[in-house]
Amino acid sequence: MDRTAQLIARPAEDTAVYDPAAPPGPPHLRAVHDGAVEVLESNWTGTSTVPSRRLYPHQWSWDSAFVAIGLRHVSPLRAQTELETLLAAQWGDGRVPHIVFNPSVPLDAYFPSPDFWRSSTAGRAAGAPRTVQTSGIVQPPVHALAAWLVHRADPGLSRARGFLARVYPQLAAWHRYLLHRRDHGGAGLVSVVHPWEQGMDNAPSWDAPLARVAPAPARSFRRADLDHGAAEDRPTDLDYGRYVRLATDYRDSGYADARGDFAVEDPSFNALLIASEHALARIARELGATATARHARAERLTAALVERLWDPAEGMFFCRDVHGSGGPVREHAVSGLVHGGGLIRERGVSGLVPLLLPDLPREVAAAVVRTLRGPHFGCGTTTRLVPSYDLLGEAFDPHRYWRGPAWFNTAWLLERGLRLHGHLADADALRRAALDTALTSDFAEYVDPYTGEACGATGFSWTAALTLDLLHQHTATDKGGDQG
Ligand code: 9WN
Repeated sequence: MDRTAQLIARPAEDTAVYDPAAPPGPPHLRAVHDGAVEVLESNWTGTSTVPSRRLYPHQWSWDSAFVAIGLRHVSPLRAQTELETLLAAQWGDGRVPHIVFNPSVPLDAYFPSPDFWRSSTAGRAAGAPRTVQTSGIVQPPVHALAAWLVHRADPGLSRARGFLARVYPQLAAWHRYLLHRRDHGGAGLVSVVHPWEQGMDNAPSWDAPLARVAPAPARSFRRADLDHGAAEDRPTDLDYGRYVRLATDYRDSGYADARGDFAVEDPSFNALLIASEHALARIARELGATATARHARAERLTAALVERLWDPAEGMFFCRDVHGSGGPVREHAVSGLVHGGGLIRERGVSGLVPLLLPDLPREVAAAVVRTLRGPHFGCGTTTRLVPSYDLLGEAFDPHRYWRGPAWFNTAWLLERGLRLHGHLADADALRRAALDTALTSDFAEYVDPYTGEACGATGFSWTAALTLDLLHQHTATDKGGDQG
């Protein structure tokens, strides 16, 4: 089998024709299934899904990709619509905004609201849409992967609606934006310019680069998240001051992509882009176009990821602070000069997510799995679900958002990576833990990694959606009815 054919053949569920009528496994899993479907029903607005009715009452970018991946099992049409609604708000320069605002939701229901981002005026030069209000930053590009998986769930419907043919150019423009406008490090990888872009908002990896940002005064904005979530589970006011400052400066520059105060190359963001490049290649092939260049680009990006962000001594990937000191300025074979900047040696779950890449060198994948099972993440040993941050790290807090709690999207990504690299028993165990915890936590936004206690919102959409996706993998363990 040649390389392209190999990539196309894996993982198994990408090519398997999905049978939506198939039962999700033993009877007690039926409750998980029904609960998840109910969450997605109640968070559906008619054209997309809110992450959480009260805490996040608009459409979020990477949430919608995860939601579509789960929704495809119950309604391939809704799954397609979810992605189409998001992509309809794409900017002229190719960016897919991190929030698409629902005009019928009151302005004070979520901060920062549309009148903060002012997309249709401040974003005019960057091609922001005129009729829909959005934020101006982005989130991880999980969309092409989602589009491919959604297509596979019902290829007949997808072809009849011209789904892939319509979304392919939008997804290609999205990747072009990231690769051409966001390579602030000069080595081919994408930089995020705000912690919200990477999606793990208050991860300790951002602490050092954020320390250079002067916070906006607390009185200049009002947080809405504390109306719905416990303060001790959320980012601090100081974090928010810095988020607001970065977003304000970006907006006031007209959302121009010059290098600003904050630019970080993140392993998870880039790994998701690479996974989506592979998916775009599959989509291109399905549409009768050539896929070789896209697979080759994905392989080059994987090599850059390893070269820039892999730390063999620690057995994991780290974020690189493009502006920070600590790294030498040196020549790069492909792009010429690489700006200085240093690895941020905070062990976050983001540094394990590249496990989902098919071309990861064998020894790198093996080391990531060892780290995942080791004392810092305790997967299969001390923790119930993979923590978002180092159990032994100074900043670890089992309840505070991305500084320790376990999240279901990262569990899903790691489960996929474990399975892809042949660690089936670990993948099965993680899958079982995620399914159990999703139900017992009432589909929580995140949980205490040791106890599975619910934190943040319950009835959270991606938890429900990814639960559905895990349920619909028919593993040998399921068939034996051995779900503890
Ligand atoms: C800011 C919607 C989003 C997720 C992020 C999560 C959280 C927003 C917030 O909620 O971020 O984008 O207001 O805290 O960190 O990953 O996409 O669920």
